[in-house]
Amino acid sequence: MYLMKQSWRWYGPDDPVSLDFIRQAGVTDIVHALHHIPNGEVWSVSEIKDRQALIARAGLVWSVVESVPVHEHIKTQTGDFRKYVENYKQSIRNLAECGIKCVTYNFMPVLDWTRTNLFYEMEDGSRGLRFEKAAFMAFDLFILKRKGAENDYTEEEKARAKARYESMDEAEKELLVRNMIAGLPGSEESFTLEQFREALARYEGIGAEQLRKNLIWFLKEICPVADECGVEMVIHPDDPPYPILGLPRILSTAEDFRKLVEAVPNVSNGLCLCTGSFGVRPDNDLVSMMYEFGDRVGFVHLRSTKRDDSGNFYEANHLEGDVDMYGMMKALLEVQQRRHVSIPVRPDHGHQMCDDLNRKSNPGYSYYGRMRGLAELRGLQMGIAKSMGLE
Ligand code: DNO
Repeated sequence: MYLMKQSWRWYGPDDPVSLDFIRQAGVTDIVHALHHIPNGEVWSVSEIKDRQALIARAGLVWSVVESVPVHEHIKTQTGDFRKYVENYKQSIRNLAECGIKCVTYNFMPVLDWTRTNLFYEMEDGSRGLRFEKAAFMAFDLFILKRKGAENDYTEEEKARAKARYESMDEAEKELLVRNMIAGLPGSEESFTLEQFREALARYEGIGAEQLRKNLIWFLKEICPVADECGVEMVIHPDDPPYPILGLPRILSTAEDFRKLVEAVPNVSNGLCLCTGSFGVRPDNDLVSMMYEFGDRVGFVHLRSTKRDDSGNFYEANHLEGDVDMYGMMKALLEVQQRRHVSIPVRPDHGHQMCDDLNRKSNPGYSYYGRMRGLAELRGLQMGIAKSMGLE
């Protein structure tokens, strides 16, 4: 039977979670990136091999890259974008030469994932990540003071944002700014407010259709190379999956991915099915997406969120929240049996719990919290696999 390839994201030698600990969580595969290489530059074979050897010494295999970042010049098709695309192709060839054949990327303008609160206290005392709409709007309208922001919200929302802003002391405002623009793990970029305004300005005049064209152009350049070296390029969805800060979004729904496949049918054009990101939208049917895109799903992030009617959401325990994790796991098992492959899956994010609360960890990437998530997912998998009669 084909079970998920149990994987874990490791940020490198500075990650407070060591490879030895990761091994004890029961995983076999590592999800990793060369974070020290600036966006746009080539990942050389020797750099890749050194890191691969370090991971192998711990008894683990580096099998997925998350991410080879796409330079902002490529997303906006400005400046040195042609050079950066050539560099990207070379990084793909070099990774393939080292036997690493799954590459995650995203096409979100300026920011990777966005949260307002990184220490949101749960009922049981553990802490998780949260997106609070009122705090987000307060940032946009009264801290960033983005041009045109007032046109993006209703009167009622603006009043909520104002009240929220007035409730914050200086320390809370500073923390909010940090959470929003100082770069969550994996995002590779961080900004001051002034730099952030400049980064947003580069998207003036780039709407969703233009951004989609730029992504399709990028894929038409990259996929033939990836096809040739047997690499899967898996796109990560927008997080959160709707436009924010006046920026266009183009990978938030099943229809968005369909359009991509239609334009670029190459086999290497794949999906990183992140249930936490897609799951924030009630109109995303995650289980059908797994069945529909199963042949192109090269990597899976399993995580759940809980949303409310005011536009807030927080990251729930893996088997709780709005995601139908049973349905997802069953669909994943079926897709894997059909394709005769084990798909890399990582427990995405986790609460800070137990000893995590006494340690520093990358937000979302605590040890115990993710271990709890993985343990629950593994149990769920075994129960479903047995009841399906898989052997
Ligand atoms: C957050 C992650 C993202 C993801 C990138 C992929 O925890 O899921 O940072 O790695 O968007 O390119």
